[in-house]
Amino acid sequence: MKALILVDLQNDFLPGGALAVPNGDAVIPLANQLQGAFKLVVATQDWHPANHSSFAANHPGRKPGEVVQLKKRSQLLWPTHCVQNTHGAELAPGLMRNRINKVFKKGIDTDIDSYSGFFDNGHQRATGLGEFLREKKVKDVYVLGLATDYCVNFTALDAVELGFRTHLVEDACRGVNLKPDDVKNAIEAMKKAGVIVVKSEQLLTGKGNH
Ligand code: VGL
Ligand code: ZN
Repeated sequence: MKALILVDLQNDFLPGGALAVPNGDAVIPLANQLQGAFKLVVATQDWHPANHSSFAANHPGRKPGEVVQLKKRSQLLWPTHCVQNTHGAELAPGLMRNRINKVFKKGIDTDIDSYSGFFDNGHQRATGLGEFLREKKVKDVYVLGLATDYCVNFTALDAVELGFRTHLVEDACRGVNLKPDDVKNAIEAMKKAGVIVVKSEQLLTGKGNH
């Protein structure tokens, strides 16, 4: 069994959103098309409380892009985004919803961020995605979405660690590139960890290794 994982296709990560990923909207049509090639489709949703510790606004005097020390971890600060029950946190309006089997919310604990769709950044709490995929006897996962250098990257790395044969649908992802090579480096790190990089075309034409 294979599953498609749609990472954080939410208004705030699209052009005009609070944490807009450049050309993030370009992946929505691909996400829709690719859903047709999968029996099982899941989505992740960044879902922060307003007082979340990853928001620069919650650290007086700090700006997005700065790093603060939280208890044991360092936290990169972001603009306020994907606040629970706001328009920005909603899945993209152009995203087909009828074939999404389940949506997994992440980043709900105030004190810790969660780039991965499986665990928070301290690997303390699971979202349920790993168990869900295991119950469905999934062996292969295909990851796409936003942002390549954060949530897609961490989701794919955790998927490998959990033992799934993990594929990155490279052209169906877009990244932030706070530093110019962040996306490139993230893809290298994923490859090194065992992630198989594929193009959406391979999946849509039935060719390739899915
Ligand atoms: C993300 C930064 C903060 C992402 C989420 O979806 O990649 N990035 N929260
Ligand atoms: Zn977030």
